[in-house]
Amino acid sequence: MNTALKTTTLSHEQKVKLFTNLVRGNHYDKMMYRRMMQGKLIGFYHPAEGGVAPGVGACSFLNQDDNLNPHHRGHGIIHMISKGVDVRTFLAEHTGKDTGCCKGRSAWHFSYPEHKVYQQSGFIGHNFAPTVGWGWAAKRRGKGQVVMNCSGDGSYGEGRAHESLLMAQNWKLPVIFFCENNSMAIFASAEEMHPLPDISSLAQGFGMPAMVVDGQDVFAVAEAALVAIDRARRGEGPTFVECKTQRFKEHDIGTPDLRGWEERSDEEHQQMRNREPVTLATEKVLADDVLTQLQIEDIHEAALREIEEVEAFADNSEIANPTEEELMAAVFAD
Ligand SMILES: Cc1ncc(C[n+]2csc(CCOP(=O)(O)OP(=O)(O)O)c2C)c(N)n1
Ligand SMILES: [Mg+2]
Repeated sequence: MNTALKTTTLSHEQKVKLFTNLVRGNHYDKMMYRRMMQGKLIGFYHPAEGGVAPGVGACSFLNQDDNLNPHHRGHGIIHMISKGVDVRTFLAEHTGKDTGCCKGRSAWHFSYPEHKVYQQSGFIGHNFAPTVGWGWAAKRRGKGQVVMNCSGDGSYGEGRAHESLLMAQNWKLPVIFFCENNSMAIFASAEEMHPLPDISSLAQGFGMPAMVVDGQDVFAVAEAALVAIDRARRGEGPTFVECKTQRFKEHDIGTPDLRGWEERSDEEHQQMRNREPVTLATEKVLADDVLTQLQIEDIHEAALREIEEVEAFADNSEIANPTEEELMAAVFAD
């Protein structure tokens, strides 16, 4: 933790919003997993279970006109619902339906220009160069917009990550480098890929303030994110926030859950599950009298009802069946 950074205290309202988004995000991720297993999603799915708190903390207090690069884990659904995107068109997109945000042609390579979410790419590290451009544009506009750039530990091995840290700090751009460090990049461990235990130590080389937070604690994540967002809005430049988190499941559904050549052990899974983020948040809101047991149950029920509606929208929409002309209109060829 960089001690020079100010801290923030969450209000009651902010804590309730975070808890609600965490519960929603967790149920949404499970819905996506279930639908993939039921053959109801096109493409593939990268489950977020165990790693749902960072996206909620990063995105629950963004404005609609802030840029967001959602992480590929959970296909960004947790980030998107927290930012306030209507995810009916997100699920319709993943279901290959005409009502999808890109007319059912992109699966998880979606765009939401009205929320400044552009082109979720399959290339790890794709987000870093556009982040500098969005940050530059936001600074020139001078309206206090920020860029929330979420990605994993694996993406920080990319040269573009280092270049964009340099440029963002040099030009004091309103960017948050938000690293969701689950210590895995498919089969490779962060230990194997990075010389120092904290990925955020990279920021030091550029003179950028950095924070390391418990990524299983949604409230700790949000406190750090809010400090970074406030700095960016005030024109004080970029901040690096590293969340130490987990992924309970395999990298993507169907891929073996290995570290190197070895399966991750039962003990490791048990240890991870001891720090399950919804359980931790539930204990905290009860202990701090933020919510009652009854209110917590209502939040779960409301999330499940919301998901039923989102699924019904996707399932009842027409399958995408574009004409050749429509397909060609969406292709860029140089
Ligand atoms: C440029 C590039 N290299 C490799 C891959 C294959 N790949 C897909 S996801 C991934 C790991 C990403 O790890 P991380 O950024 O830590 O995110 P996590 O999946 O752990 O959430 C890799 C190597 C890719 N998609 N793009
Ligand atoms: Mg990772």
